[in-house]
Amino acid sequence: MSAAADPDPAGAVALGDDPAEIHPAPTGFVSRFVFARDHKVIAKQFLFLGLGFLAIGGFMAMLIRWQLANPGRPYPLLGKLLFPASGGVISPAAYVSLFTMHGTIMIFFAITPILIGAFGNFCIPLMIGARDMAFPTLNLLSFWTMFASTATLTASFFVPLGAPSAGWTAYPTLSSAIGTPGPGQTLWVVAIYLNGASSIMGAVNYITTIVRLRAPGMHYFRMPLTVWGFWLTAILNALFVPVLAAGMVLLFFDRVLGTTFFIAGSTIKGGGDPILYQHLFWIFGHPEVYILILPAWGIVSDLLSFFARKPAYGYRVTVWSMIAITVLSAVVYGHHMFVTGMSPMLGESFMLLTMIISVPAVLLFLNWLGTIWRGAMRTPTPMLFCLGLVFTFGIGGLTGLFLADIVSDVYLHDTYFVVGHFHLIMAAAVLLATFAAIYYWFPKLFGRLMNEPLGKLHFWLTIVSLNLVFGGQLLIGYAGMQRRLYDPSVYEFLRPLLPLNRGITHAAFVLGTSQLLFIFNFFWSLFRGRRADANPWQVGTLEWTTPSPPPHHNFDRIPLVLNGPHELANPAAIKHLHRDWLAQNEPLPADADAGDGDGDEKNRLV
Ligand code: HEM
Ligand SMILES: [Cu+2]
Repeated sequence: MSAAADPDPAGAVALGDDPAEIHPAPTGFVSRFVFARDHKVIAKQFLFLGLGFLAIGGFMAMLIRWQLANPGRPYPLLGKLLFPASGGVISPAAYVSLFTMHGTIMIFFAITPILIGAFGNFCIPLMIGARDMAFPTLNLLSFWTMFASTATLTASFFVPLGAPSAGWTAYPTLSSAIGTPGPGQTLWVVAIYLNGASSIMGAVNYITTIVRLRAPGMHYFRMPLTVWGFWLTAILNALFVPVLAAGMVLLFFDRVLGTTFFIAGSTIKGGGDPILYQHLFWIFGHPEVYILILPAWGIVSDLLSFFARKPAYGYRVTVWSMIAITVLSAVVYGHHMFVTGMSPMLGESFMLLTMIISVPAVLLFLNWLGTIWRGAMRTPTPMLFCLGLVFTFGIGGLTGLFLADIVSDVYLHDTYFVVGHFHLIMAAAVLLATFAAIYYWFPKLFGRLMNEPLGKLHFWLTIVSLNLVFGGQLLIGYAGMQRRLYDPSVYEFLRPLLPLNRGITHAAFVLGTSQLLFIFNFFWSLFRGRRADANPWQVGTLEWTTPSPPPHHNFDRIPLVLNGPHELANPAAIKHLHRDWLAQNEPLPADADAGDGDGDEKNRLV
């Protein structure tokens, strides 16, 4: 049987070869750029929205750090403008709102739209050989629901009684009508609900697209790991975001209608249970952290292979590890609640399950090392960011084990150690993957390459400063400094930490300032960057077989997939095609196909 007759018969029902089968190319400005249904345009909408909020969330982090290094001193330059009532000083109330909004924005309004909204949308159809998402109109709705959510959140800054201030986790009773009176916190609840609705719409679309629209021959184990990451993330989103949404509905009722789902009763009056909210939040919240890291893992697993110029080590083990983590992530959430007085039996079960998650996590990690081991490594900016991720994720993952152990967590819980842990993973590893994705797919998104020297400078400044910031947080947490603390200097035992806090703040300002390089590079390259050809990185996944940027219908003909995603260093390709890579839909010259003729041997490494 020839290789060309090898499309997976049990595979997907791809859209046909007729480009007119998808929605017609839009003509007007509004249908093209505003209410667009093209996944590539929607990806860009998510990207710009998310980057805008990343900048706002990042600026808030600078304000928080200023207060911790210089408690009670007015913020320079902008202080008087932002906090006129207190003469430029960040008041305790403003501080609480700042860290609440910083966390909320970074998780729900920056990383989610950029990584999942933008790159999920952009990569999935292009990488599986489809013309668009399964439900383009739902995709449009998903973006505009996210937009409505950001508008609601923004409005919550400007209402009487102030911005939301119950932390990104919004635990009652802090988030009850008594804890945070006023419409600000209520708008927060509505914004998170809308944000969740947007995520669920996206998830339904991603899952259906991957199940139904893979090009012929693209069986599951030929999908790029990036697509695996987005797929598993979408499944977690579809399963667990509704739990958060339920929590938000009940919290809304408590705040607006006077119900008491989350407010404890007294002996004379029945009531609810604040701990119920923590269950609802973390049943969602723990999968959420994997929702954010899985796409990052997928992207890095692919890119490490592409830039090490050899196939990903243990492709199947990586996939099964990601699946195992997806399943396990549903049953470990109790590790966020060890100190709520849960039964020791239950606590120990959660501890054990959490520890078990590290097994697939370590397998994944070892596979990365296997991939780069003795590769013909190229280190352009996206690869540097991936290598940075391997490093920070290593440290961040290890710190998780100390938190997973009840005995050490009782001490570390609610300290800066937890803040350091999740920043090393979420703010460092996930963000590094986000940058890798931007530098890597920028040519496909916009048809131009980003500037390399500026990108490298951005990388080095970022990686050094962020490890200082988040490593420093681990240290002050270990020394006992509580998280969400307005002024550490009021505690005698924390006063010696002031120099360390100042050091962290300096590093944070370097980190913040170096992002200006990225912003400049991004916009400069958008207009002035070197023009990219179809495949500037010389890799074989399907998006690189289309022009940069791809046309409205993505592929002139739906590709027939013959190979896995990492056909690098293929000796037959080197011999016959004089290059070290093979596209996923590319047959080798006939005489290269030795073996038993099922079309697979040609790609086996000899
Ligand atoms: C081997 C892997 C990991 C283990 C064992 C682990 C363990 C833990 C534990 C036990 C806590 C609770 C600590 C406490 O509140 O006292 C925690 C908090 C947290 N972890 Fe992890 N974690 C791991 C990976 C991750 C990943 C991959 C992410 C994100 C992408 C993440 C994000 C978070 C966040 C956001 C929190 C704190 C949330 C909050 O209280 O505000 N963790 N982790
Ligand atoms: Cu967790």
